[in-house]
Amino acid sequence: MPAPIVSLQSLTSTSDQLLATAQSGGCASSSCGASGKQDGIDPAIWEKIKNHPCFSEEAHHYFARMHVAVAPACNIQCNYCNRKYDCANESRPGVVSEKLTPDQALRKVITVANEVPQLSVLGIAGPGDACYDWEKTKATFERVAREIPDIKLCLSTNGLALPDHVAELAEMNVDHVTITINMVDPEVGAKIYPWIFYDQRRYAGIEAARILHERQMLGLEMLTARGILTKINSVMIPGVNDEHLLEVNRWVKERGAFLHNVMPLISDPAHGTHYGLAGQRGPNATELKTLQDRLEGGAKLMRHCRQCRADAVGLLGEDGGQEFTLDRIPGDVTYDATKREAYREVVAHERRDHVAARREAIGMLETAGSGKSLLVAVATKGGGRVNEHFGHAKEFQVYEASPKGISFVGHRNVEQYCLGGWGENATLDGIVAALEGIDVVLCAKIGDCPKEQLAEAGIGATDAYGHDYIETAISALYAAEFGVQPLAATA
Ligand code: CLF
Ligand code: SF4
Repeated sequence: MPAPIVSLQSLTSTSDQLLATAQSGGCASSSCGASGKQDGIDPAIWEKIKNHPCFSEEAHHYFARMHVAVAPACNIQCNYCNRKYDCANESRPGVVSEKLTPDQALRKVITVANEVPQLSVLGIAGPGDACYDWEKTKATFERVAREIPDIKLCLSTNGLALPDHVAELAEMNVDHVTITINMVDPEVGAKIYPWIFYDQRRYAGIEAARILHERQMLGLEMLTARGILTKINSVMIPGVNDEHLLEVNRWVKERGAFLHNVMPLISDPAHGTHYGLAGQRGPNATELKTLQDRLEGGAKLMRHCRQCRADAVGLLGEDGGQEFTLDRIPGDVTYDATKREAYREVVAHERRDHVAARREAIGMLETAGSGKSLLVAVATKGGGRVNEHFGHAKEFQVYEASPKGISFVGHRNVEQYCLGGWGENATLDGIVAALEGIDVVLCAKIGDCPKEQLAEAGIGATDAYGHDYIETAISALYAAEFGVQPLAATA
């Protein structure tokens, strides 16, 4: 029996609706009752990552993070950063709308938790360094954990001050830490970091990079020893550290890193960074994917990063921070767990069904034996389904289907084509260009005009699988493209 379509809107509307859906049993599929856990992942680790949108690609379809900008001070200088803008480690350059005190941050987190049921993670990710500006980081985490005990605490750091705080992080039950590691060779590091401030002194050049490298490795080893999951972010800088990131991947894997996230340098003279002003370019999508493909087999890769702002709120790819600025949140707030709890019940049902559908879809590809691969761009607004109209998409999630399975390989940002019922030709040109190399676009609805223009560029597009699970849709598409017998749709 097919599962009902549980749209993200229905999951995020009123708490009454959420509760009604949850209490009615959510999905009606016979596959409910399956464990919902991911194949091949240690159950203790799955428990830690299953609601973390960055540490689990699967979770990012369902769960949201929010960042609070409470720690603006930094102890190093990166050539890709101008601190008048966001921390480029974790953020797309663009000013943080406001910096917060720990009390203001608590008020904001409670307000978001009351209104955004997908919220599962609170991150501190710039501008500045969460471990260097430690007192504010610690005070924020302590206050939020007291009020919302089930929220996951997550921080991002350049690693220089990290070893000084690992014991406290463990005491505060922080399970997820990101370290930005761009090099393991100080000669390379000297081209990325002009100076650091350490132990009351300023260091420059190779000496600075050597100290930073040693502290990063020490911090990583200490976190691994305590069972704290680590993600390594590396900024890919063509001609500076692109080849070198293969070595970085080896080093961090040996030291127990859980994930390696290679992100493209974002460089623009308007950001006022050293690299931006010097004309250092970032990699294009093909260069990034080629490097990521070469890194497969080493430390496990994260490919669904959206390089979010330091004040981002929402599912990855959403920057809802502007809806929760201080002037828009109440002065006095009390946490109400109702919406988040109801949402989790609904998602638990939906997710078990999705896991079974994915397993079935991948099984079909494995037996197809065609040896061919297909690059598919999917318009989705969450829930793991093909459920966004082509004209409303602001990004497409890209999947590669082959007899090895179906993997998420990245995303392509686009400008929204359809505004107020009309599509702009110039915008469509940009979307077609952004989708270069894609074989087929899957979406919930598409008009003839964009479909024809995509076809002229050699890109197929269909809404025939609208509202199916992404993997179910892709496996059926693969079967149709390569003449294999599809399995029955499961969604
Ligand atoms: Fe924030 Fe970073 Fe935690 Fe995620 S972001 S502190 S681990 S909760 Fe995520 Fe954003 Fe990429 Fe960072 S998508 S930039 S990896
Ligand atoms: Fe900027 Fe972050 Fe680097 Fe500090 S660690 S200089 S805030 S990118």
